[in-house]
Amino acid sequence: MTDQNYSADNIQVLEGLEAVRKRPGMYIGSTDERGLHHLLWEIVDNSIDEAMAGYCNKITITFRSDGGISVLDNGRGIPVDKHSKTGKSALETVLTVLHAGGKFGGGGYKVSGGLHGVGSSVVNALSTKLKAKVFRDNAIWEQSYTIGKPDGPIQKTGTCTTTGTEITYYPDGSIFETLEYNLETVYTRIRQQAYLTKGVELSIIDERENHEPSKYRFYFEGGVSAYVRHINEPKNTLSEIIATETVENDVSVEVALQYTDVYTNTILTFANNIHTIEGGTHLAGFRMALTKVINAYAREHGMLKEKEDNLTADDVKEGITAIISVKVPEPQFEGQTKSKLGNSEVRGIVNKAFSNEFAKYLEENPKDAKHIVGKCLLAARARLAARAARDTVIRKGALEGLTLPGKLADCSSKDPSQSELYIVEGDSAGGSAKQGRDRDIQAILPLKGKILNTEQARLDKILANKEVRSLIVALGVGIGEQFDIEKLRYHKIVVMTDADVDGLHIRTLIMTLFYRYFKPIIEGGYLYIANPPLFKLTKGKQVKYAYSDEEKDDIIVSWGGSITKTNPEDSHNTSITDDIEEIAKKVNIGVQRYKGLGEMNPEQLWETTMDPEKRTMFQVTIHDAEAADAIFDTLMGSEVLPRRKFIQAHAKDADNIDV
Ligand code: 0RA
Repeated sequence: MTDQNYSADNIQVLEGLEAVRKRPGMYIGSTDERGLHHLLWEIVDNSIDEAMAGYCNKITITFRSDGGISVLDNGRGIPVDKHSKTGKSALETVLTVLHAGGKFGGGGYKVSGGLHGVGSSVVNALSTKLKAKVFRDNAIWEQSYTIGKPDGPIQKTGTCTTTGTEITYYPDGSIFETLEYNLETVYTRIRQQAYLTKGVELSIIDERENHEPSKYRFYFEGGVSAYVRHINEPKNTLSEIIATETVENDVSVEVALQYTDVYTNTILTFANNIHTIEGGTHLAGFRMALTKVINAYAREHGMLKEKEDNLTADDVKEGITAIISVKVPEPQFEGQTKSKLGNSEVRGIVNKAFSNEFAKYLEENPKDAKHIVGKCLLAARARLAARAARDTVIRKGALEGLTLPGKLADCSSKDPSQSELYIVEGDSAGGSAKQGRDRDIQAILPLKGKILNTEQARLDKILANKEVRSLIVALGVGIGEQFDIEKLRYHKIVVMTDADVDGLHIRTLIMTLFYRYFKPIIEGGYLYIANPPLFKLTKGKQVKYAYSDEEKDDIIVSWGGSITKTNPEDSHNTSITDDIEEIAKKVNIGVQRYKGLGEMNPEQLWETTMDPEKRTMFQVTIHDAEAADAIFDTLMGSEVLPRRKFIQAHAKDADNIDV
């Protein structure tokens, strides 16, 4: 190695750092909450790679009180000896050279889809401080960095008997719009990774100030089967979990599948632990196998008559929950978002592995097989019936000539860009909204919440429902082939429901309806969710509204005089306690929790929720609507119990430890 080489390398590093800091979005997608979380996924992915290679079974993420985030693993430890050519250790290379992640070999499966695998150096460049600690060769090695540059050479700071790596980084507040990690987001992702790397224990420790101290541990011996069990927990199942695990030509395949009685399907596919949202060859192989095996079984056992058509891929996937996880040495990611697996050899490998296992299962479990095939036959019949029903609703002119529904209190403006339609749950809230609104620009359509509960999950039935058809007519856009976004009568469509179970229910239905039949309305940014207050606070003649628990607490504190929000370490002051409402009572603050919109009079509804000058609303994104669509069947299913369970589980901030 010459000094010249070394300095050339360094110049490259500095240029790399600068590029990342100048255009962080290019490397991590964005600098909002998503981008902030991306830093963590980058670091954790490296430890998971080490686990996938078989060298690590414990990963701990700690949110520290000083704002740092640590990721500790018990892998081999990143090598710390100097590379003869670059004069840098592997550790320093990984942390300073763009795209150096995983490039220095170590076996296992590379991760390189979409924005994944941009490397730890990107995290380093976007952190004010980063500390690396390596446990290796009975020694502890440490090196720290400031905005991506080493503070000095690596140092031996102690001895140890274990191996592993710990990276602690401090995201740069001048780059990110927020530095607040969302635990729920972290749990979801880490839980998923835990299912996909079975036998690895992933823990999340929260030591941040102003947070309840917490520790969550995710460990699933059952891998993808446990994942299917988790997803199907609120559902009625029709079979056991059918699982396959094979390795062929260095491609590892794990599939778990279970049939349920719902009408949709949940099929999640992964390649090298990356969620392949656009599917790819692994999904294609699975679908081929599923369709082929069920048709063969149904024919052989006389459940499908000679003159009957084969079941389609859509028929056989109704009601299934499946996880398909493959690990490929050289993955090719394609598609719009680089989240579609392209490796063609994977199709055949998955097809063969799953076909064998699934055919065997059907032969050995004739009772389950009968349920499964029966469900598929029903789906085929429903498909034909639904098409006929939809054709009737969507038939040319079926909605034409229908006058605006009587329940609609239209606005006087005929200019869509000025007009708003409030879809309001229930007649009583509808009445208040009609009185409170700005008649010039705001139209009100009350919808009964009740209608929805009686319906089954099939949307074609809901489409035929009178109330829903009123909504479609009010929108003016038509449906199906007739759909014309140019005819939309309102450019703000606001869903205003109660903050309770039924309210969530109706909101989900409306979002699903728009998602499936009026997607351009969502894409155009025309759909909104109203944000009514949760509390009314009074002190003397003063009235204030709070839209969240925190806001309520803040108002009480601001009215409480001597009660001040302070640093809890400062013992001279009173800190906020859980008994905030007790405090409120003592200082004569009235706290009223709104259970429904109906509890507000027209003026209050206007002032808090509808006045364009003061209100806040949430614009529905395709992402939100997609999520609503996914939970639609759980919510609309015929059974009340799992539905309640689902809503309750999601109403809370976090669910429980999963072991
Ligand atoms: C390649 C080689 C070796 C270790 C690693 C990668 C490694 C990287 C990371 C990133 C986070 N945690 C990690 N743990 C290990 C060492 C190979 C050897 O010791 O022979």
